[in-house]
Amino acid sequence: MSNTPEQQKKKIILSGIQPTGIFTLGNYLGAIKNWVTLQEEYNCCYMIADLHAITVRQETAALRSGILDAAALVLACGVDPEKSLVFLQSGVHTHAELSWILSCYTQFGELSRMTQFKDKSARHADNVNAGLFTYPVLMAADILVYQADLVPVGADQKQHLELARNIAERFNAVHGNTFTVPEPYIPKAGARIMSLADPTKKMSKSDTNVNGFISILDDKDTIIRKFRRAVTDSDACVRYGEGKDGINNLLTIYSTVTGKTIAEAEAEFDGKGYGDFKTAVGEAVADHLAPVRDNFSRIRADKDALLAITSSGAEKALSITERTMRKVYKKVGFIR
Ligand code: ATP
Ligand code: LTN
Repeated sequence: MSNTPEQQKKKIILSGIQPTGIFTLGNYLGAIKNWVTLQEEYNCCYMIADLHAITVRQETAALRSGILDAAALVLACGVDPEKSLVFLQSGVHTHAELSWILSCYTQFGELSRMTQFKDKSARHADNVNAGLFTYPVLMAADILVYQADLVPVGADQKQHLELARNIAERFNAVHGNTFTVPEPYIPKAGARIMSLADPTKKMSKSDTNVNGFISILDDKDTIIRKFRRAVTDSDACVRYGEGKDGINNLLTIYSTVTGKTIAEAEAEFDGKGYGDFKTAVGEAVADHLAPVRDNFSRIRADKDALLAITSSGAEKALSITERTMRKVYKKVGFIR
């Protein structure tokens, strides 16, 4: 990202993804696909949220390689380091620094209402740590430290975004205009891809049931097999509707990867059985993801090149965020 006057005028985008496993089709359709599209029009900052990942216990060696996998996957999906900044969150110390300050502008009650906290503390009852609780404050800091205008995320992050806006508005009300109040950017279709094994739950990369998610590196046979096993209903009619969570999910996926509308997809499979439909969805997804798999093996194999991209990204990111930190320190009353 250079600093021509034209680029200075462009709006700023910040988003992140946790290095907690190979990205799923949900991560791709809900978030990363938009990261790629938006980089043409905005100044984009994309980070691997490694600080967030340790709110759940991670094995050290697995996290280290997971971080490199995540950075390589972001690039393999089409994020171009010539256009966007790509970096590791822990490599830009201002995120954690601002997070502390913002935590003093966030209420206990607000954090207690976060549904992700409630879900994750139920799932990891033996490790309900303070980081899991203050997770959304760090996320607010990630966003506000860049003065981001837009944040492309899936629907599950909407509540965290709302909180980031509230924190920004509160700080601005106390200290005068300091932070840009960010807007969420949530896709109309694909914002909440559901698990193939239980279509009432969102597809998640840390699901212990591998049949519930499509990994974006799964090969064609695996993808088709997982779709063929997808839980549906006994109605045997490829139509979007109430009580048909499984089919609704497959129709959404099919329409997002092929660019067809739901109505066009319904017409295409009119009179056909679920078996034919599931195979067609599997094939469409596998074809869509094939280039990502090829790119990933190439990019992940060159660790030095990958780290050169993330360190150069972090260096530029740090200089952007230090501007905000100077302003914040002054407003709060700290002496530098
Ligand atoms: P974990 O299982 O470790 O909590 P995750 O799969 O939920 O991870 P995140 O790293 O928390 O993934 O999310 C990265 C991005 O992907 C976020 O913008 C999030 O909203 C989006 N996302 C996650 N799951 C889905 C989904 N099922 N459908 C659409 N978007 C999703
Ligand atoms: N909490 C996000 C990941 C994340 C993020 C961010 C997304 C961390 N910091 C800042 C957008 C902006 C998630 O997807 N679970």
